[in-house]
Amino acid sequence: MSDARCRSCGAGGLETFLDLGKTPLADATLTAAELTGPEDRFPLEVAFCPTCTLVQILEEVPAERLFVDNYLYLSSFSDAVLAHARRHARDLVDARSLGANSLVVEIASNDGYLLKNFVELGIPVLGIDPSPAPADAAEAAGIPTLREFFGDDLAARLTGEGRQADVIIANNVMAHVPDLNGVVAGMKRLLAPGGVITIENPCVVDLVERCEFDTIYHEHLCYLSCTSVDTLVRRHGLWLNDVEYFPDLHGGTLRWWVGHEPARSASVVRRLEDERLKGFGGGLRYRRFAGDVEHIQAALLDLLRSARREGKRIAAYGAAAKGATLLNATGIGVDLVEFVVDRNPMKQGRFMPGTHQPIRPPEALVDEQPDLVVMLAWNFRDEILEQQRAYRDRGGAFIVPVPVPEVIT
Ligand code: DWN
Ligand code: ZN
Repeated sequence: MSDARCRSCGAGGLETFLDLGKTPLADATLTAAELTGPEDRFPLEVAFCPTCTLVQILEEVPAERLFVDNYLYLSSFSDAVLAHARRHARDLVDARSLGANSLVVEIASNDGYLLKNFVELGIPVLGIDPSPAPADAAEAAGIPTLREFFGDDLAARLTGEGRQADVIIANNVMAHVPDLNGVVAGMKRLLAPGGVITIENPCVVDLVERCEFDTIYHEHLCYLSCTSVDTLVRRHGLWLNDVEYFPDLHGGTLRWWVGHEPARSASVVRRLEDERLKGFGGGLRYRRFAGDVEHIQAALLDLLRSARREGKRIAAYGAAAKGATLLNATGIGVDLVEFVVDRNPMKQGRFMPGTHQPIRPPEALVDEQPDLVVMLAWNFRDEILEQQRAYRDRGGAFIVPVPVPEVIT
């Protein structure tokens, strides 16, 4: 039992069910010069709130440290993410009859990968993102971006300037915010009457059922379910009215539709009941998950070690945050995985946090032709397998680490 308080409801009695050890910050790739310097590690323990069911980590690393100092993640490196964003924008424009007098606000707008679709249609937008590299990219793409963290204070400032949003979009951000209630209170204040909020995030049910333990890292303070989102938004006079499921996005993503007035769809009722029946309202299901994690880590290490004993060379694909958790929490060093490749040029030439594999361009897979490549960015499995056809045609094979380690030739 932890003495921490729940990030959503403030209750005590959080039940810790998984301890991934002390790990470095998942996106804190290193320069060569930094390899010999000190590297902070932080406890990565996961707990369940029996009062409101929110799953959350106990350690809180300052958001500035995580998202301002050296955050190089750009959403536009995935064709799948770009296509998903484009569909979402088109759906919203059609369903909400958005036009030149509308305002679409995106919280954590990154490099403008989503808002650009509204700009192309002449619909006013406002991006909000404190991370310099993505915000620079957004501004270069013509997306007005406030370089701040969103909260009720910023919402009050915007409404004080007479601005209210017809649509508020929050993709992959609700899991990241220390002040969950401040963000939702700000959404309530900023949302125009009749407006809609869409909150998109990987779903904790898939995280557990597909054993996606590597998606646990310090950027993700909490791990959302329909049940925990429903409780959170209702606390602020908002209503969870609809939910969409995208099984192949980021390992299983839900998009929650929230508004000022109640209009609950059958899909929400069904999913709430499903979570209850599967035991996600209690801590036991999560304790079982912890055992599954240990089995996967052992199986992956066995696979890698036996390959190395046979003299095989192993690399990895995707300098992803989840990759840093997988490598560090499982103890996969350069003795097992020599290097990591990644398409993001800002990550190339740097080194993985904690385990220090060099990060190289994807072309290195054909140049070096390692026998095996651990797919750290498994959430882009199909895209990467297709993209790396040349490496595979020459006999190379991928290892997809979760839900159970699988070799794909
Ligand atoms: O919540 C978050 C998720 C949505 O994205 C953020 N906190 C951080 C980030 O997590 P991640 O780094 O695990 O996400 P990705 O998108 O799985 O990372 C993929 C990595 O792989 C990126 O560095 C880009 C790279 N990549 C690549 O090299 N070739 C990606 C694709 C699609 C490719 O073809
Ligand atoms: Zn709670």
